[in-house]
Amino acid sequence: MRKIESEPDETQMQNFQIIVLGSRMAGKTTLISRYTTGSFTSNSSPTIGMGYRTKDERIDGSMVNLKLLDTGGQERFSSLTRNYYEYAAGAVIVYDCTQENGLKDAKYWLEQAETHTNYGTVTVLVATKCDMTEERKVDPEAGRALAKENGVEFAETSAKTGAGVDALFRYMAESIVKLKSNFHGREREDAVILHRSASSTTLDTDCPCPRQIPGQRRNGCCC
Ligand SMILES: Nc1nc2c(ncn2[C@@H]2O[C@H](COP(=O)(O)OP(=O)(O)O)[C@@H](O)[C@H]2O)c(=O)[nH]1
Ligand SMILES: [Mg+2]
Repeated sequence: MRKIESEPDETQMQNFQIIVLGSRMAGKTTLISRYTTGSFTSNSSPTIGMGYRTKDERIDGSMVNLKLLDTGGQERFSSLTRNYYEYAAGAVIVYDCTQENGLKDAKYWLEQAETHTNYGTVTVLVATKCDMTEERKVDPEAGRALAKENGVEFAETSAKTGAGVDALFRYMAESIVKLKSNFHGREREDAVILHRSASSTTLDTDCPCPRQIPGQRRNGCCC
């Protein structure tokens, strides 16, 4: 069990790493790019090794820098990736909802995160490509059930329309900040329990794309 010694300095930027995990072509690079640049890139080339992008968020008056680690999706677990997992304050597990094996893949990456991240890492299961309604193979309910089974939050996103993307990373930032502030003077396990019971932020909203109503916005979605 670890203790964190000092109180955070409100005037300083807090830096947090979030590892984005999932199979190749699940949409990791595109999701990160959508969040950090605000636009959709349809032909991102495969990620070799580990890349990253950063973005600042203001949470309750203090600045937070999120470093989003983009993994290739095919790397074997190594001493190099161990470091990335260990230092991650958050983990985003991405699966492609247009693939039959999307949930099977998600289970694998949830296991990886569960095994290799620290206790107290804020983890969210994320369905990508929810704009592709005709091609969808995994219902939101199935994703939500898997998330619940694993005790993590769930979100549906589309990097193409932007649905759910900003909300996802803001949720991560807010949850990490709350969790870290609970750590002070407490054992890590207590902080997590306290965070869970005190958390007012909710993330899970169905992607409204399939029920698109022209001219109407729901849940902060771009549709
Ligand atoms: N329609 C649609 N296509 C997407 C979305 N996200 C990713 N893609 C496409 O899926 C492919 C794989 O995405 P990429 O981010 O490279 O996957 P990665 O291997 O997990 O990094 C690319 O052709 C993307 O343009 C999305 O939300 N909607
Ligand atoms: Mg990639």
